[in-house]
Amino acid sequence: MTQWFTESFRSEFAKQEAALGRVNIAVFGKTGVGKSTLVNAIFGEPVAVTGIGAPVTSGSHLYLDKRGSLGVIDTRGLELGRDDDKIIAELTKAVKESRGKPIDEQLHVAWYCIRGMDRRFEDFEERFIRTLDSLGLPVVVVLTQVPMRDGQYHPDAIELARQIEARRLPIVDGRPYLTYAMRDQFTGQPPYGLMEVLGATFRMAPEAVQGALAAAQAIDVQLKASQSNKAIAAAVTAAAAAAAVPIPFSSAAILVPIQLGMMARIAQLHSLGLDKSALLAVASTSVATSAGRAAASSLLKFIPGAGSVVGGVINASVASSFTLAMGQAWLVVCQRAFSKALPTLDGKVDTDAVGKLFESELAKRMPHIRHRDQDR
Ligand SMILES: Nc1nc2c(ncn2[C@@H]2O[C@H](COP(=O)(O)OP(=O)(O)O)[C@@H](O)[C@H]2O)c(=O)[nH]1
Ligand SMILES: [Mg+2]
Repeated sequence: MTQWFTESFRSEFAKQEAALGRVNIAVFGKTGVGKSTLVNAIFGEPVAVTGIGAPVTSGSHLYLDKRGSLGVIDTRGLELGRDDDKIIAELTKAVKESRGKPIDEQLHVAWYCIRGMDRRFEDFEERFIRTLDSLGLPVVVVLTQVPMRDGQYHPDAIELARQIEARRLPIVDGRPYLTYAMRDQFTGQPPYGLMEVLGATFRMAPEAVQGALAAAQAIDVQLKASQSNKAIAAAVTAAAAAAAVPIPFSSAAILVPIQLGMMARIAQLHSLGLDKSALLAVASTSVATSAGRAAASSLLKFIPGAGSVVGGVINASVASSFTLAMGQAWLVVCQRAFSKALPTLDGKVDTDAVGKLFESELAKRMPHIRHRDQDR
């Protein structure tokens, strides 16, 4: 039973992964301004050291680093302000070649980073930014490492921001975003401004890759939740349609891919890999403990007591309300997993406790369903 479940889950997980796609962000700025620090602060430390990435096209100085649903493109071996023509030529070539490719092979947003204390904004930078815009890339200008005290930005950075604004550049919101990406151990300066950069990037990203961005970023749980709710709403609609003609409780298999797909998407939005997600899904739906009790046809069956509630048939209303409750309960499990707040036992995830958590969240939303303990 568990094997049937994990295999179905694996297959839906792969489909959702393909559908989630990848958001590609090109990051520009002089060496040492804090590009890598900014990327790591917003997207979390690389889960595994992925090495150095690969040139976008052979011989190119544009490198693509893939991390799950995120692609980061940066220039290596060329310096902004010195090799601009070369960077622009390579970038133009890459953008042109990517047109006509699937959306997750395209460039979506550019970040142009300037150290906030650099004091001057030069003409070559304006040219570079205007070129990015003419290539169709939304440009988010980020001032990095801007000290802040008592709610005040450093005056030098404010002055730089004014200079940039005065040039009326084709940049997102017409102004730079002031940031500090990583706490300074000496001054204690805490990070700020990251949510704003993420928000601007999200707004400018094509809708088809917004889910990928929500999944890749590590700082905004609310964004993960809102994208999860979108997935839940879609599954609810699909489930209602599937049960438009009421289906017997014993053959509700048609709902399984819809619900597993929904669960997989929510897990991916919370950076949970296949193995972890499958483990939690098994624990949550109590597939493991229900083995032998029911045929492998409906997730609803695995929820103790559900059969007596729905009275033998699943209609559109039952299918959608159950899918909704399931999605919301699963979201709670994924949120706890993301924030490393799942119950553990001897250092491992306590699957029994996860099952109870899921069922109690489900019961809040479907009060008629009896709790696992009462069922025994
Ligand atoms: N404390 C602190 N250090 C930073 C910040 N941004 C960059 N740095 C430091 O500046 C140096 C260069 O940053 P890095 O991200 O490697 O620059 P890149 O060459 O643009 O990728 C590193 O030593 C970073 O630790 C920041 O926001 N806070
Ligand atoms: Mg770097």
